[in-house]
This record gives sequence, C-alpha cells and structure tokens, in this order.
Amino acid sequence: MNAEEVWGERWVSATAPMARRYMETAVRKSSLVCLAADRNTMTGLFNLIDDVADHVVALKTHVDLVDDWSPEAWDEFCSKATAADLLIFEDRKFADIGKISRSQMAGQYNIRTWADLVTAHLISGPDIVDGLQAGWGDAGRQGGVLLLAQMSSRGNLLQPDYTEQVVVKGKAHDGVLGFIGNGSRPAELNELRTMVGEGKLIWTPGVNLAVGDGDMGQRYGDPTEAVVAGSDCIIVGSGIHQAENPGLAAKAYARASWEGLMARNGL
Ligand code: S5P
Repeated sequence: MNAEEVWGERWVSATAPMARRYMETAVRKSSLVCLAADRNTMTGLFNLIDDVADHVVALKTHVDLVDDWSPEAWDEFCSKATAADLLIFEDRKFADIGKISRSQMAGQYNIRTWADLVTAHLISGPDIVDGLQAGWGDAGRQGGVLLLAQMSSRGNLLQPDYTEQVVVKGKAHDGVLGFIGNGSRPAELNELRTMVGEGKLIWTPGVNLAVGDGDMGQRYGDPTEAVVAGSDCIIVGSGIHQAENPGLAAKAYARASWEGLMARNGL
C-alpha cells in the first residue's frame, strides 16, 4: 500500500512537505514510532540507532542532556540517523519571543542545521513559529514545528481552553506540522483530534505497553489506543531505551502503533 492508501484523508489534507515525509517513512517501516532517545552519552545514542532504526521513524533528542556532547560527535550522529531513514526531532520546547527563538535555533547547538522538527509552547504567542521558521530559513533548510497542545505529566497547566487556543492558532500557520497531545488519555486525544481536524498531525508521548504511572509524574497509556484515538505518532522513551533488548521493544511498539492505524482506517 502507498502512503495515500494507508493514511487516507490525513495524507490528502496534511500537505506540508515534512508531514508527508513522515507519513511516507512510516509506511516504509510499518511503524508510527518516534523514539525519545533520552540517553546521556554519545555512545548510548549511537547504540540506539544501531538497535532500533528499522522500526522507528523519528529520533527525538534533548541535545542539552548529553554529557559528552561535541559538535563533531553530533554531526556524525545526525548523519548516521539520516542514513538510517530517521527524521531528527529536537524536543527543545522553545517558549520565548519570536526573535529570541530564531537566535536560539543557532548558538552552540545550531539546531537549525540538523533538526527536521522542533517542539514549542505557544505561551508567548504565534510569532514564535515565525521565529523558528526564520531560524531554519537562515540555514537554508526547512522544518516543522510541533506545538504543545496537551502534556502527559500529572498536574500540568495546559487546560482545555488553552489547548483550544493553541489548536486554533496552530492550524492557521503553515509552519506548524502538528501538535503534541497526551498519549496517556485516549478521551482527551479524541477531543484534540476533533478540534484539529485532518490537516495537522498529532504526536503523543506518555505511551508505554505497561500502562500506569511512570517516574516523577509521568503517566502512560496504551500505544494502540492512542493511535485509534487520533495519534499519528507515538513518542516512546523508556519503553524502548531502557528495555533489555531495545530492538525487540522497538519492534513491539511499531507493531502496536501500526495495528492502531490499520484499525482506525478500517484496513
Ligand atoms: O507532555 C509531554 C511532552 C513531551 S515532548 N510529555 C513527555 O513525556 N514528553 C517527552 O516524551 C519527554 O521529554 C520525554 O523525552 C518523552 C517521554 O519519555 P518516556 O520515557 O516517559 O516514554
């Protein structure tokens, strides 16, 4: 099956080049998994690519938590990820005014030169998306922003009226690839999908094959249920990188997510 057959209306409506690149890669790998690569050594990160690349579509990084980070090692890591057909997603959760966010795309980590996707909060207003897009433009590249519309963590302050405003403003912006939704609560996700419609993607952290509470306020829901409820990508961290066999775990999450997509689209 090609991407349009698999994704249906989402493929037709989500025309952003980065959205389509994601959806095509997902079909190639039969997976809707983004790995939250939360390891704090470069060796740990390189090992993850070796273990999981066949079953994962995107790698989500937190560049500032790597103890032995260097520009050279990071370049090599990104080249290896790209060669393994992985999108690179820096979960920077930008939140400042537009011009500062643009500058923060440069600096020591120079995110604009290697990230295909970044996260942002819309707390400072929609100019942040223009700032981030200008950052990619400064490097002659294109990228997509995922706006935090919901969060998975206990007690977060992203209330329903805030979520709605993020969705209304985000839907109107071409630079927005989609939204981060709460994968631990299918009912909340259903509501988010209704608000978002078909034109933007929803990516969801807070999923684990072992549902329930995680460390320090994290909450987990079932990956298949999240996809059936409207998620287009499950973001999985410890469920994969802390597993005894990360490759096998990635494969299990890929299968769970793919079954969700097939069920959702009646395939
Ligand atoms: O609401 C959120 C948003 C994000 S991006 N909740 C989250 O947990 N995340 C990220 O997803 C978080 O930064 C981490 O990298 C990942 C979840 O990891 P896990 O180990 O709990 O699966």
